[in-house]
Amino acid sequence: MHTMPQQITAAESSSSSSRRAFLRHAGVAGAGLAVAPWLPGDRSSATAAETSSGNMIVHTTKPLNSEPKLDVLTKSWITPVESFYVRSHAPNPKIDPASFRLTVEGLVDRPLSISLAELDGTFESTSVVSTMTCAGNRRSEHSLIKPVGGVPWQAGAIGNARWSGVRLSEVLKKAGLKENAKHVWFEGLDEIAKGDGIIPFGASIPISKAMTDAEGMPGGLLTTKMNDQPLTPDHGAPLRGVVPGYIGARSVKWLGKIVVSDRPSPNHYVATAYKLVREGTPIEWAESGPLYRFPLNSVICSPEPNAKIATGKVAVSGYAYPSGQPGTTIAKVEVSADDGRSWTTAKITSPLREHCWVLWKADINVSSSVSELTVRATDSRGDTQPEAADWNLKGYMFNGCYHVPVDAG
Ligand SMILES: Nc1nc2c(c(=O)[nH]1)N[C@H]1C(S)=C(S)[C@@H](COP(=O)(O)O)O[C@H]1N2
Ligand SMILES: [Mo]
Repeated sequence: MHTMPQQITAAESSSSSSRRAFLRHAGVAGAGLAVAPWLPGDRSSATAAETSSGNMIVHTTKPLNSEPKLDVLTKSWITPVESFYVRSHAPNPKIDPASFRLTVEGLVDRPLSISLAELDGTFESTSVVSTMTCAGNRRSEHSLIKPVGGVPWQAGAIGNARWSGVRLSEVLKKAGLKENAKHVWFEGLDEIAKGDGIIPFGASIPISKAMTDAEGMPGGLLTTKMNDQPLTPDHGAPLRGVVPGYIGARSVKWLGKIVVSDRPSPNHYVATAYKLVREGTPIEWAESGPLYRFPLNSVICSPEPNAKIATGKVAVSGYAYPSGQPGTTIAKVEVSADDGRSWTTAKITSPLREHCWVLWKADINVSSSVSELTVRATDSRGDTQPEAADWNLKGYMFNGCYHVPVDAG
């Protein structure tokens, strides 16, 4: 890090307009972090544990929590497994695929215990392309408003993959749903130390989502493959739930048990975590509902923060994704070089699908007075990203307009 002093100087000498942008980021609690955590000068305090390894930023190794660098992330519409973020709450469990059984129980007529071979032999296999993103994606920007705990994700806690397996709805039909079935719980085989005990990672989704069997986009999938390769241990081998359009936390890795119930799962990751709360009082936790769908969002991946760019036409690129509402796609991605006074519509360079990100690029006119680029996306429902997202205690769902400081001249 011998270049650090220079980089700090560069950040501190940025123009008043760029400073204004940071203050806007900092919002009401301007006394929090002085500059964006992705500014090199602030690395040490914002992300102490972060190390870089090749294409990945590694936040923790045991368990593994890592995200790709932004320039790597958007190289292709389908994210290669090597550059797909990993978010694990405990070390990978050791599972013997030969003796592995998925159990399906609760409000069903016929509880099931299925081996991997039976799963493969009994149900039709299907593939979907869908985007997985952590509810904490962009948490480091969220912390500029007021610092929050948790993995300090930049904007790389996202990836788009082709998932193959069997439809959740088919498995549930085989088990036979009882009339009062309203939610489907998923339980992982991992062991997470929580308080005095050990708990598995759990999720649940409403029965209507679980039973969606739309051609090409089922509500849920029990997957054994990612990008046509067997799942890796980091991504949940041998079996993982995938719930397109929902936050990553609903796609349970190392899936061992499905429970059909009349209520959402009591597991910590549904009953307490993954909720939008501000104060964190017991009543607020109890009264807030679990998060399901991910929000409309967009990010500039190139140029990178504080890049030195020549004035004139500048190529800007990144990703955008629609909210997880059924049938919603990205309608428009726009970039501004003048604090949102004027916008240039970007070109979408990838397929456009429900529950999937798009990649985009734009050529922007940049003069020497430009200190920041901004992106915002609009979806097919007509919704546009907010300029700033509301602060919440856990730093989830940050989808304010993305600003990247640049050094033009
Ligand atoms: N069993 C289990 N499933 C899990 C998790 C976990 O820690 N354990 N993390 C969840 C979270 S918070 C996210 S964002 C995604 C991350 O999936 P990935 O590591 O394959 O990218 O997995 C989800 N499924
Ligand atoms: Mo997550």
